[in-house]
Amino acid sequence: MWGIIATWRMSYEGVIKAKALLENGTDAGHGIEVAIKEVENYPDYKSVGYGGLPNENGIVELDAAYMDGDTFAIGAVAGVKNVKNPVSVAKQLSKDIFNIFLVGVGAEQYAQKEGFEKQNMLTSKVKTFYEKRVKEIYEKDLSPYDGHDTVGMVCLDQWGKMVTATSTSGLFMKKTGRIGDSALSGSGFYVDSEVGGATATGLGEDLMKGCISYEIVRLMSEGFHPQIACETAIGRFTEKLEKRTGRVGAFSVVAMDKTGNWGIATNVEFSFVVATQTQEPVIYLAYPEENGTARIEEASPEWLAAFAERIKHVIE
Ligand code: SD4
Repeated sequence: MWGIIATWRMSYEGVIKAKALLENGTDAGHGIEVAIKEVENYPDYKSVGYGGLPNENGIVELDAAYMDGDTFAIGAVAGVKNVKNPVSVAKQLSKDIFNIFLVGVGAEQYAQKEGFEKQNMLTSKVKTFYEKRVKEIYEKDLSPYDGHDTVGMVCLDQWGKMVTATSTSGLFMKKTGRIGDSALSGSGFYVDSEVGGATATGLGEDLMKGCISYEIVRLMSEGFHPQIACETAIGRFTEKLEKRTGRVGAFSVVAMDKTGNWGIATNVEFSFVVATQTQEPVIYLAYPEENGTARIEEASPEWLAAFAERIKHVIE
């Protein structure tokens, strides 16, 4: 059995590429890297890689991670600038024993020394968006931290190996040096090939308080189906946060177990993509219900058309 689950509609084209590889026996590590790079390279996705939204100083700083569920090897970069494919740097770092998580200048030096492609990640479209937003925030006193989507995937190959990876430009208008959950093991991602894997998207500041991805994998290891594991982890943590702080950020999680069963949980409208050996790639939409479950349906042609329109939108 092979399978892949990925956050947000933007993952679809990458999942299609991964499917072609996985059904031919490619290993999950290569499959997931190809899929995430597809998202990183696409200029109209405003929250990942090239074309990602910048921090409050107009600089694009990226976080990415990779984890191998056979060996628990992890590689991560955070706050990295001018690197075309942060996920590939993270994957290569996972092969090392020491220095597996590099930030800022150190990550950039490593990427350069190892021959990873350099690129100015700020597109003119996003620069215009940033300038417009700065003005609006100033004039209307708005919260700047809206509109952020991390790509996170969990992948199982025919050989039973599982991996997970993430890539993000983090929160729009974040402070210089701010790092979210996506580069942090246990919070933004976690995988164990003998159990399954999980990855998260949403407000990193809250996700990291719950080590949410680890908790989902832990629940799966106790025998819970990925859907129940996701709902339980999110439900319990949301309740605690609400009780103790009175506020809970937006977040969504996806998970897959070692047999290719999958699940999700979310407290906002959330799109995600799944493909397995027995299921053609599908874009789903999930809507949170009062009781902590999610109503899941296939994205309609109208929704998909509106999405295409939205991401192509030219900013004046
Ligand atoms: C972060 N979790 O940096 C990321 C952002 C994100 O959907 O996923 N947004 O906090």
